[in-house]
Amino acid sequence: MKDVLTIIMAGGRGERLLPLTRDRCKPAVPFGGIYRLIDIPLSNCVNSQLYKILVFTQYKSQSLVDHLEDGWNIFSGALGHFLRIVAPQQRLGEDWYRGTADSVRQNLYLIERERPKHVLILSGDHVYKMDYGIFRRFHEEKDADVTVSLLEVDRATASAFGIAQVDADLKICGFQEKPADPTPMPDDPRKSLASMGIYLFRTEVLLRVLKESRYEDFGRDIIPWLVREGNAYAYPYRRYNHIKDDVPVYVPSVGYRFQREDPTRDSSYWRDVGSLDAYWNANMDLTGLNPFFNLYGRRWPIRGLTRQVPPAKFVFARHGSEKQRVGTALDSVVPHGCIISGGVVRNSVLSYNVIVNSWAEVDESVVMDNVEVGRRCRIKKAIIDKDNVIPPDTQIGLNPAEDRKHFVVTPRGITVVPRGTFPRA
Ligand code: ADQ
Repeated sequence: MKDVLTIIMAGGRGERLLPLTRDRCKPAVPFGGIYRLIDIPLSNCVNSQLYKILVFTQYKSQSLVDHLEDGWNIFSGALGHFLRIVAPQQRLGEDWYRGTADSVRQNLYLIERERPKHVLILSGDHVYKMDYGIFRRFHEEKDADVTVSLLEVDRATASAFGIAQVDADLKICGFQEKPADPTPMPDDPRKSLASMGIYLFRTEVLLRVLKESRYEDFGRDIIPWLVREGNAYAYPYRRYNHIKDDVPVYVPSVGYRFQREDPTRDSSYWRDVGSLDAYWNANMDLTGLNPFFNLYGRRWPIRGLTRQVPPAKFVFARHGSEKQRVGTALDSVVPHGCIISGGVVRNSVLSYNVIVNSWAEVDESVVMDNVEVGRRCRIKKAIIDKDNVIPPDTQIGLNPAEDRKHFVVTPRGITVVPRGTFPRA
């Protein structure tokens, strides 16, 4: 994979993730307890032996830069490996990036300098495990100008994606970016074939189209153009992406057993966490006995920034003659530094250094770093951003009408508490 240069697009504003993107770009949004969203594509790169990576930043990039510098300083310059954080530089005039393709055009010299055979373009905000090596083999077998990774989505949600039509040889014969009336798949009218925003380009084709056109966006301009004028192929993600992982899977009457990935789960799992509901859902997919997205695989590890904090602890809290409370967390992700002291956590994803106090109950929630949940609090179906000390007896997520007065409540009824809403007294 030495001759593949990877570009991770990490510049999007992520407006639909507000208030989580108030102070940070979407790829820097914390995810899964100890990760940021960008850790997922980066882990896939390292696991696929891709070690030449450019990360294009634009909007509110500082926490992303900090995270990459602290957590991903693992590439060996001596071996020719790199992870370069590329800031917008106005190299072609006064404009900042005008779109995804324009961001690559403005940095074309970085590709020319590297002279890779292929350029892999990824988004910094998708949750999935993908072996880009299999993707590359398919691209070369088809001798494609560009290969787009695709998967079936419900037609009802398909307007959010680029939608493709393919022939029997998997050549893309039609492509519409976010169409109002998405074309159904011929063999299943309830589904459409959606672009995952993951592209592998033959380098000279990418250079030519960016130099000769003024196209600004991959999905809107470049892919439709290559479908018309070139040779664009569809990679059927669910059919080919078999990850050789080793995941603990719970088998009734046996217990956990390590096995190669369950092909109905991780290998075909892909989520674009573009909205708050999708973000909450993707976090919930990490919890439970056999999660839909399994972080415990040993051969396809997801790397994040590991911090020097003590292990999580679960403690009895004694209250004089009152009944003892046992701190518990069930079907949840509980990282280092957490103290579950006489409270109960269920189906939730906590981050580093969360404290849950006595009689508090946290259900189906995402709770980020440095949050303290006061005694007797009830938190349900909520996203609590960092640095909040929630006073005793607070209820969040139990009364959407009341919550709406103070917070964003999503269409699905998830209450989102911004960073620092409840400052330390
Ligand atoms: P969207 O996700 O809507 O659709 P877009 O907003 O262009 O596409 O974002 C793609 C990625 O590029 C994101 O990671 C974003 O952060 C980043 N990005 C956006 N603008 C950028 C800029 N100016 N500079 C650097 N990075 C930037 C795309 C495709 C669809 C496809 C979906 C799948 O266009 O065809 O179906 O992805 O999620």
